[in-house]
Amino acid sequence: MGDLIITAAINGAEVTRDDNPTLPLTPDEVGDEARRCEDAGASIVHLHGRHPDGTPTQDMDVFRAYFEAIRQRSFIIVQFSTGGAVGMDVEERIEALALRPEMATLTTGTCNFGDDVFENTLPAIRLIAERQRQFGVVPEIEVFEAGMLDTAIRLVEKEGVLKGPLHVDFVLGVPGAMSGDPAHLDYLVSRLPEGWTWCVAGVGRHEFPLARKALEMGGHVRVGLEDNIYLEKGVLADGTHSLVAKVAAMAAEVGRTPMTVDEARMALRVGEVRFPVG
Ligand code: KMH
Ligand code: ZN
Repeated sequence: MGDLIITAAINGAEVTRDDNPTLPLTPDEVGDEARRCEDAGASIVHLHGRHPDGTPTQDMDVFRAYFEAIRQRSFIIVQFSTGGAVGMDVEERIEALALRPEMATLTTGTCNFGDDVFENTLPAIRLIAERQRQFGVVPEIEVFEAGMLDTAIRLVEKEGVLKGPLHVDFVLGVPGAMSGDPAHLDYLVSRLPEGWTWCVAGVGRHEFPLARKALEMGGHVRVGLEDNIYLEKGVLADGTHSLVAKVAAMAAEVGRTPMTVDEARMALRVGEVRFPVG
């Protein structure tokens, strides 16, 4: 029985083929990489939409093609991004929720994102949460700043817009937002309500130090080209699967074992098998 969920963030919205030539863009590339990530120990694949030329898109047809390509190869949990790329409007970001993915992200606040702003107003957050509820999609709360955790808690406890216990991803190290200082993780985890689960996504050089800390703290881990393109300093990863394999090896050192996709479904209460419609 495993005790670790590894999420594979295989394509992102910002990383390019120039950054890492192995970036998967087409449905077949995405499907193949999802399979390799499951084989390496991942139980969730986190997806953004990309056109074959790399342009970010949240087009439902792109997500449908990705989903079908993955399902031909793997039963990994498929988590759609609702963040998309900076500057996209909210309706565009969430149109693919109508495909009823098992999981999708929900960022509970606005932050700097490099020189840009990743905007998530309270009305937008409520709209995304409502659309997720309508389509039976399990949210993963993306926390880039400490106040975003407070907002998620308030949306559960005061507004009833979200239903706990929630699964939270602490995304640390985005330039302009909360840094990858490991002390942030201690604080954030200490603020989680009883029963909530969490993982960490360390950006850039923070990926593996934060992964190691999360493994030691009993949390879960996200890695992938979306967050970091290097296997080690100066060595490009040959895909997200190698980053997943590295976390699985680190996990073994501290007595942790990756969950199967079915174990992860149980742990995250993503129990129901859903297939796309429309
Ligand atoms: N691309 C970022 C602006 C998510 O996937 O939900 C937003 C993001 C968060 O990556
Ligand atoms: Zn993302």
